Amino acid sequence: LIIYTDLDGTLLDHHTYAADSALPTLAKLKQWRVPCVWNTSKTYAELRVLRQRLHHQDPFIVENGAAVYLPKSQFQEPFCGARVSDEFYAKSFGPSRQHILEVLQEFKDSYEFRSFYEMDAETVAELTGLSKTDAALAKQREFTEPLVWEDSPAALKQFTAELNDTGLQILRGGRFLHVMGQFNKATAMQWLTDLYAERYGETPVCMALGDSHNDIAMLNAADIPVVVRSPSHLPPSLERKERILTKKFGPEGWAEAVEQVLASQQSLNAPSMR
Ligand code: 2M8
Ligand code: MG
Ligand code: MG
Repeated sequence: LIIYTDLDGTLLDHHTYAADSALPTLAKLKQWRVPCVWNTSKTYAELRVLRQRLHHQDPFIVENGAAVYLPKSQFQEPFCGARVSDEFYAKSFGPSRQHILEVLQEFKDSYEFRSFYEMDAETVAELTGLSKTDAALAKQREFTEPLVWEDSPAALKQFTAELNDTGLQILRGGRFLHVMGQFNKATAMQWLTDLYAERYGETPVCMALGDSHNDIAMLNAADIPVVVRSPSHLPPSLERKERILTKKFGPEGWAEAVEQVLASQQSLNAPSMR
């Protein structure tokens, strides 16, 4: 079993960004050696800090599937096309943020929108409820650009089509529209699952949890999709009917679903869950 999870509104509370009610279940996953891979819109800079706060040690996926980061301590093999830093291998699936900013610049005269690049950390903090320090980390992006749309819905439709012609796409997150390359959370999840399959000698069961539109591809591609209920918006609808919809919101709903699945899997292949 491998768990792929969104953070904002899923493992983390939509408003407070705390994971408190999920902490006992996170500890259980560690003990049972079930990888819990974060699959989020957040940046590498944000995740470095959050990993320390939550003692996270597994691989993680940044910026809506833009790149998979693998701790060098756990993955010794060299990976084709992977970038290497002190701590991680990073495999990316899309163009750089610089490229995206250049493309967006061309649309500035025709449409009204404000992107993260143009906002200071204070503004991002106000819009998100993040602290100013955390908002500054959210601004340190490598592959995607979140924006606030300030034009009409009809203009958004046209902008989306014109952007698609440049090879980019728009994905809706919990609060922002994300401009990015042709990848999503499922692309990165599948790449990493193949890597685990090689390592285990069998394809693992994938459970995925998310609360928003940008999680749909990941949920559709998972063996066990879980929609975590949100206090701020309706649950996204999946192509598939057989999904778990939590009763509770955010981290409480997250723990509810993971405990339920662990209880059913335990009888199959405890104790290592592999
Ligand atoms: C942005 O992502 C969320 C996730 O759904 C959104 O679109 O609302 C990103 O900028 C991320 O880096 C940031 O941490 C988050 C804060 O709410 O907002
Ligand atoms: Mg979310
Ligand atoms: Mg997210």
